[in-house]
Amino acid sequence: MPPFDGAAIKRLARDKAMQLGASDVRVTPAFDGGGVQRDLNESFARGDLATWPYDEAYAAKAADPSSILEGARSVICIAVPYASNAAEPLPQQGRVSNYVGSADYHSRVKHLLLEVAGQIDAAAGSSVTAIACDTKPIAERAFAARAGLGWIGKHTNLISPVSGSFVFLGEIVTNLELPPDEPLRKTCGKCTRCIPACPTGALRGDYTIDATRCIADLTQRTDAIPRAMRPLIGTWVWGCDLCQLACPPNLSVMVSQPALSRVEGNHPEQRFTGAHVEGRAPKETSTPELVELLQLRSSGFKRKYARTAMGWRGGAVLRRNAAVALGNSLDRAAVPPLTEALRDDPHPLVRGHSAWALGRIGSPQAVSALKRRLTIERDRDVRAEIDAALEPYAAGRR
Ligand code: B12
Ligand code: SF4
Ligand code: SF4
Repeated sequence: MPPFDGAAIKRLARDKAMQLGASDVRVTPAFDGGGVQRDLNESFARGDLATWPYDEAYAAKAADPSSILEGARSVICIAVPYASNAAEPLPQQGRVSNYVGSADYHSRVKHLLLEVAGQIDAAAGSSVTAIACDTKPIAERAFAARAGLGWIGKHTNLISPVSGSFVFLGEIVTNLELPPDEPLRKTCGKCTRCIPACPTGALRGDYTIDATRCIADLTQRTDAIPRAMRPLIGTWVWGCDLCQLACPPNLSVMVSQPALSRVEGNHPEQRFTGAHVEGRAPKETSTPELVELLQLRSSGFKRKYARTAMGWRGGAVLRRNAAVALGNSLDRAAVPPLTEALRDDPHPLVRGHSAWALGRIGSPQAVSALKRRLTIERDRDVRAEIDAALEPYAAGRR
């Protein structure tokens, strides 16, 4: 094994990651030195993450990088910027979070991480790394903040002074001891702009979030969206950027293209997932036509969305979200496609939310479509949605 020089390894990791499109790279020790487990448990106890399968066992793992790599000593935290200039949608189009504008970020950030980890392993002369991005149990923001990659804002995202909050986070956990960096002293100060920018009241202003109210969560859950939340979603069909768009540090950084498109590598794992490495996703996935999305069936879904960051929950979730967005558009032109979805969509979730959308639009045609369907619909949940949608139009009301 070559002589170990932590500073040189850190420099190598930084240089390679920056070359591949990262905007910053910092290191922190691989242990919970700042109450990470406690913060996670408090958040779970409040029910903030009630739609996620998170519990005390998860918190213990997420605060301890040795759950990812035995003998872990350092975490190399990497920020990778993505586009922050998504196109403004037309009235008949849905809104989609900026990060969907590039092909599925999991595989793209993973490629960057694998490439850098491969270089570290080669320099160390053995396998001394494991990578994580989004899907592994590690409190990514907390470690990134402690490494000084940025500070956690009141919208709960990590804000990099270099590239703002429109960054993905990735980590290389290693059992090498690397020179650590210091956390930043920056905070949001008196700014509170993101709080009123959130249409669902998810942000409390104390750096915590009720994630069950966040549109990013509502549009990716696989069961029914609570009725009271549906009107607040507007025309977002995947994720939401409103709190980050209101955030002043984001206004001072201009990130126009996801630098990740430069990632190309030949690590064995990269060859395995190589099929996913491509440039930006087609433009129409960033501004999807709502009616087209509502009518999406499996071959069309696979072709257009399966590989994007909004594809992983499957087609029915996207059709459900399109139904809610069409209801919130209050556009009577949406009544025929919603009526068709209420009649023909194979998935009760989509039929149920289409019923809600027809009730929200509330035109005479919408109401009679609901009444017609009630005579033949057999699914109990869909019938309940139709009943609720018709409720305001019952005799004597409205
Ligand atoms: C679950 C999850 C969600 C949930 C919950 C979000 C949340 N804020 O917790 C939902 C679906 C809502 C979500 C939404 C989004 N997400 Co998300 N999500 C995750 C995931 C998988 C786990 C997060 C988690 O454990 N949350 C529980 C909270 C309690 O933990 P935490 O976020 O780590 O919070 C720590 C700090 O806040 C700190 N803390 C707690 N209290 C306090 C108080 C003070 C004063 C301070 C300073 C700190 C502090 O302690 C916590 C524990 O260490 C991570 C990936 C990962 N493995 O970490 C991605 C991740 C956080 N998501 C990410 C992204 C990009 C998003 C979206 C922007 C996507 C979008 N546009 O739709 C939105 C942002 C919405 C928002 N305002 O947060 C990025 C964040 C990048 C960044 N710059 O911070 C991550 C890191 C994925 C990645 N690898 O890039 N997400
Ligand atoms: S992503 Fe949207 S819904 Fe979620 S906290 Fe931010 S503004 Fe609110
Ligand atoms: S909008 Fe203001 S308060 Fe909210 S995260 Fe950004 S800087 Fe902090």
